[in-house]
Amino acid sequence: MEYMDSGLRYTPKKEPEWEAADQFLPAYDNKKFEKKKGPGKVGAVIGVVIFLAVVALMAGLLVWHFHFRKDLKVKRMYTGSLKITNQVFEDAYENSSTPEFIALAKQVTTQLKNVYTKVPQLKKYYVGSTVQAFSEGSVIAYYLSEFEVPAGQEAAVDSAMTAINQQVNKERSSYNRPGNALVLDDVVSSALDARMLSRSFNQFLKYSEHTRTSYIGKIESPGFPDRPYPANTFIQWQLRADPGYQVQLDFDTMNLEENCKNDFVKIYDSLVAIESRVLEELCGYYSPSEPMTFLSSGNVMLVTMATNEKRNYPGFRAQVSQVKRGSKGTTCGGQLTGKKGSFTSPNFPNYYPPDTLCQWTITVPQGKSVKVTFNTFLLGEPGEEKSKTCRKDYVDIDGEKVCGEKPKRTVTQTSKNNKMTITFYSDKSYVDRGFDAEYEDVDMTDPCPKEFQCKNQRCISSKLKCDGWNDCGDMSDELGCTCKATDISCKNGFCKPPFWKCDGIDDCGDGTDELNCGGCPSGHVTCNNKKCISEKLRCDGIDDCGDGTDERQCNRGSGITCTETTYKCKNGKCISKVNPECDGEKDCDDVSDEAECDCGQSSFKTSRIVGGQDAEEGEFPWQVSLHVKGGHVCGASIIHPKWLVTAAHCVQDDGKTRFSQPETWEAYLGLHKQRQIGSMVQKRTLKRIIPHPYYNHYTFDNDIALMELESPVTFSDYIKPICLPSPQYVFPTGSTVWITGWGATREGGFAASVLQKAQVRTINDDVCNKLMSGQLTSRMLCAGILSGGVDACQGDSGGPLSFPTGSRMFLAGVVSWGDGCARRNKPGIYTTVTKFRGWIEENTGV
Ligand code: 4AZ
Repeated sequence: MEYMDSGLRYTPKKEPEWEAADQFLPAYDNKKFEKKKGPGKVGAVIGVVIFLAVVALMAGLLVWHFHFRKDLKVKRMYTGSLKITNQVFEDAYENSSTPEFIALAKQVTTQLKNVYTKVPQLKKYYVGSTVQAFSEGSVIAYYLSEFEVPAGQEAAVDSAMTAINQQVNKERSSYNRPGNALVLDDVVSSALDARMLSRSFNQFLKYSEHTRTSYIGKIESPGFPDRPYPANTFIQWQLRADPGYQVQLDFDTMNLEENCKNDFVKIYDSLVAIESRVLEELCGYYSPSEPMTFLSSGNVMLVTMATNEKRNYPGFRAQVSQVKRGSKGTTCGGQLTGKKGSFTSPNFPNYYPPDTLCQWTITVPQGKSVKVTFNTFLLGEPGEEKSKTCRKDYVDIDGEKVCGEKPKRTVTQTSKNNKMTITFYSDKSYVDRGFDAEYEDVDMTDPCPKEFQCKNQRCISSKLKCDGWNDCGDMSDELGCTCKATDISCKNGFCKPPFWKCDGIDDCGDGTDELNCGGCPSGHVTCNNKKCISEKLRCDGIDDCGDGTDERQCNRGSGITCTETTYKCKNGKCISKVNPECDGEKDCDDVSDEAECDCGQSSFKTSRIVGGQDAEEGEFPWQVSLHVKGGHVCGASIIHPKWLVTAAHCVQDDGKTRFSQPETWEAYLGLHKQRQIGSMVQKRTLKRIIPHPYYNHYTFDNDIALMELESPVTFSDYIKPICLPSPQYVFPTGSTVWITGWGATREGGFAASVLQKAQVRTINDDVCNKLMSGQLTSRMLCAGILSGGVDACQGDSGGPLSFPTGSRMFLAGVVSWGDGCARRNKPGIYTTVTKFRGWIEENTGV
């Protein structure tokens, strides 16, 4: 068939074409032949050469066709399961060496072959099938089918395999089915994860574990806990529970390599690795405090582990037990009544089982409404993060679907009458930790008793109305206010706390709080004629004030007396221009202000949206993830191919962990998603850690440290240094700055997987010191959103506070500490980098 497919060989010619060719026989024209004797000989030689060349080409093509084209076939493995409805499960089916297993497996493979033979795309490439296991229900067979598919035909075979159930259904209803044939149903099949077909595996291990009520099994990676798991090994654990029970798998340790491409554990709701039945893929390190219990939908589960030759870690250990179907924790839904109550997804706060549908009907007393609020809402599915359609796992609240991961208490709904119906649905693949929700009855006319009802239905304490903070999230609590005498009355109707007056930030939104400040807001020059102009317009050669104030004392090039606020060029001369470095203008005579400016720029255009969200890949190429024992611990910033800046508090010894020692750490540069170490990532060990000698672990003063890499990194689109500001660099109060990191996404919460970014603003030192009860030193700066909700948090420490200016970013701060995370009136505190510029240079030469 391949031959025909090529279309090159089979070209039928019609008779008339051959006739027409008869006209071209010049060799019979003797005259011409004689006249051109010389060229005739040459022509003959050329003819022979051409003939030989054509023969050689044909031979080459034939060899290529029959030999190499054959090699362009790819082995394609499909795993699947099917239900045999006319058989009853026997204990002997659990053991693959029993005659019963062998006989039934033979029947299954014969019938599978028969099915594949009826599908043209499958018939020609089919190699064979093996049955891997059987389980109850009536009998479920788990199989592996092999195909040899010509390169390029994989997709066609994949889709034929996906649709195989239709063929099976056709077979089942056909009249000429033999009487003793197996009746097959519910066939699912998908291509095997390509990583499981690696040729580098030199060890294949397979274990089975049947847990009983009186027996709790244990599975662990080979060598655990004494040795790292072996390299290049593929392991499967087939787990079973008794009929009527579900398998419960409970990890107490999970410590694998970060990169799932190298080593991973995959859990399936099946006995073979069917991709449409994956519950979760795990790699990297999970804190023992994270809930890590999985439930199967039936009475089987499969755990697979694959490792490669790269670094091997301690591995995992898990308990295998069974829970009765229908027992507490496995069920959900029901009738809920009363004035208030709560309900959760099954197995909460652990992973809910797949293939679950449940419904709660909440009824509160007549005349009242049901108000439901979800404290936790975690229904994430890989690849569905941006999907709005909720086509996989979801919660339906009175007809409105919600899915994905939502911040605490942000999903809330009030019913129109005294009834509410909530449905929870999980599909057959990928599970998450689910939700816990509470409900209460509220007055239909007053759904927020003794509280303020926001426009978006949220209820907030009445005390929070008109306090200057956007507590509702939609500003509705700050509209139509009568301000207290001490408050700032903004012209647009908002009331703002008094300490925001004249802090250089337009908090009102209409500038009212920055009027009549007896000078210009920070970031502005006060001209002698009282006009305010932007600091950026100073010394730009244009008289923006109109009275020349902004162009005085510029002394570009010639040098002025050096003071604390002047910029010192490399040649020792000082200039008065604010922030002259890397601004694209040559301000120093020796142009040293524009030297070493290959920093602070990302290679990609990015969206700039306020609020915590995933960063784009390569958006903050100076961001580093510092790992200890395979897990992210702190952030850092690249300032040079060999040097990182981080926080001193990250490198203090703590009990058994020697955080102060270079060998404790691994630095990941160019990383975007934890546990996904792509080709852009460069990993480095450390040569030296230099904490600031005056770091004070009580006050967090001087919270800065340097890390020297064992070997330099190569800069790329994903790995670049951030610009270091000079000691005089001015970051005006109120500037918008970026915070980035993989830290906790809420106070006390889990670390982020994808690098997070958020915009905050720098805050006036005096205001901040008051808010932080006088704990600020002159080496700290504050940034945040004082209404709360946006902040750095645990795990972000050591990372950058990036100040954007022009087309590049400067390292304004190092994430240091805070009073909790994202609390209102509690900004994040950062180490002021300008104060340590000299110390950085002394120690690194950068
Ligand atoms: C920390 O523990 C941490 N909200 C970092 C920053 C902040 C709080 C805590 C600021 O690493």
